[in-house]
Amino acid sequence: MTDRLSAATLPRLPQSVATPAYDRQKVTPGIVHLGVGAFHRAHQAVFIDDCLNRGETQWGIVAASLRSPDTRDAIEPQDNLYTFCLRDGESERLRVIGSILETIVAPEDPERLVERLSDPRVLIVTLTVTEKGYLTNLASRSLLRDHPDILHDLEHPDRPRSIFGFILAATRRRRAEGSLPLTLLSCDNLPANGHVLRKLLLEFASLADKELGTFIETNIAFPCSMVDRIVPATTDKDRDAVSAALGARDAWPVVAEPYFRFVIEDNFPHGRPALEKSGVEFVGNVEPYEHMKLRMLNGSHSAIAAIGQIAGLPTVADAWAETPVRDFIDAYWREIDRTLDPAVDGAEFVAGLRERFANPSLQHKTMQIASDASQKVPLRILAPLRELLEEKAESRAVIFAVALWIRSCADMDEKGQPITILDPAFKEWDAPDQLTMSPDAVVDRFLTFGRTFGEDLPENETFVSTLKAAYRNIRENGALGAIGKFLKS
Ligand code: CS2
Repeated sequence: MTDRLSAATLPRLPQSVATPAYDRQKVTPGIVHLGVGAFHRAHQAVFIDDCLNRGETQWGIVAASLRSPDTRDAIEPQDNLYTFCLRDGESERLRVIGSILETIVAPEDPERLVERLSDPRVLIVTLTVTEKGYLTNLASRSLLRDHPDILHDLEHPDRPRSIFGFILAATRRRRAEGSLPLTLLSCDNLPANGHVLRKLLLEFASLADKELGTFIETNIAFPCSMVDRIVPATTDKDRDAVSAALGARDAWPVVAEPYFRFVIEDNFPHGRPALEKSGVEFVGNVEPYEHMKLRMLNGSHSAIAAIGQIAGLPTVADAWAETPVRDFIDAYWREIDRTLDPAVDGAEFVAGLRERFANPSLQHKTMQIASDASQKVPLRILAPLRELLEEKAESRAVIFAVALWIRSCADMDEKGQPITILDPAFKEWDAPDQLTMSPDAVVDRFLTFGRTFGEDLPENETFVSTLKAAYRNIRENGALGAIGKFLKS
């Protein structure tokens, strides 16, 4: 197969593949997206493609990566086109997405990104930079002021590296040029993501440019949002299968489940695309939805990921096929349910999750979810746990999940195979050797990892003693054996 997916090959694709129904030459940029990974390309870029299909041609996307050139290298030679593949059981639907007009790799040319962010036609910046992109201590929710990128951006405001440096540089320029202020829409899995982004940006501005900070405080909107769709990392097998179906090579298609939910706080003072026409929900307060999703889905995802790492179960569907895992996650959900707002239907959500986790065609790797866990666990597991502990409510299953995470940070799984989780923040820390140290000593050492546990949890006796018992159980009986014992106790 020699042809590459591109504007030229679009007309030759099979009829069954949906393609942009609009003239891409007439689309103008209205959004800059920071963090152009698979997540963005299976969410916002798809809904914006819908808007463009409906004729709202002013909302094209300029997509930037703040680190790696991989996505740009794959899709730029394809005129920034790529295939979105919806996969459920045996069925598969393919659609070529045309909403990304340009891809930028920020470290190669920071000025180009500042320029795009300063384009007066651009009104919205969306972000999926993952937890670690916010350069924050997640326990205290404050900026990592000594992070090399923050220090660099304070020193070199015209050649930024961090999201904060870029936003500040663009806001300064837009203000000087009399352009409308940007609206900043975080789509990351952080509780109250808009508020967090605002707080951190203002903290950065207080160090970099106080006056601009005051301007941002009064002029920039930071709507919160909740995004939900499972998007496994694309594999070579996916690339080959999609390319074969297209009859043209796509270097980086994205694969996702059919389910999605995108709830956004309706706070766009300078306009927004009519995403509601694609099923996106605009509400006054996102928190009830975000708590439900982050605590029920992401929290249990991290527990399943840890089990997968310890017991050698490569995908979520593999882990979900194990009865003890399903029973344990049920117990986990029962405890977490108490922390949800009564306005949302936790039971209905959980019924959907059971089916989504069982979807075998997704091949969602437990290792993918386990990556960066030290940054995820505080938000999705420890935050609701604090509420349960405060109320003295049942929290054994949630604490057990924390013990599973600790065990999954060991170098070896229970079959003697190496565990290689990507978690740079954790790797910088001097983690204890779980194979030689006593179980209680391992837990004591982990509790000194303040960026995850904060200062309060290590002081909570119920938490510490329950955690130690759970971790001992896992060390003695292996993940599934320990779960069995836990469920009987
Ligand atoms: C997952 C999420 O990798 C992870 O941490 O829990 O990416 C999850 O698949 C999405 O949030 C689902 O909406």
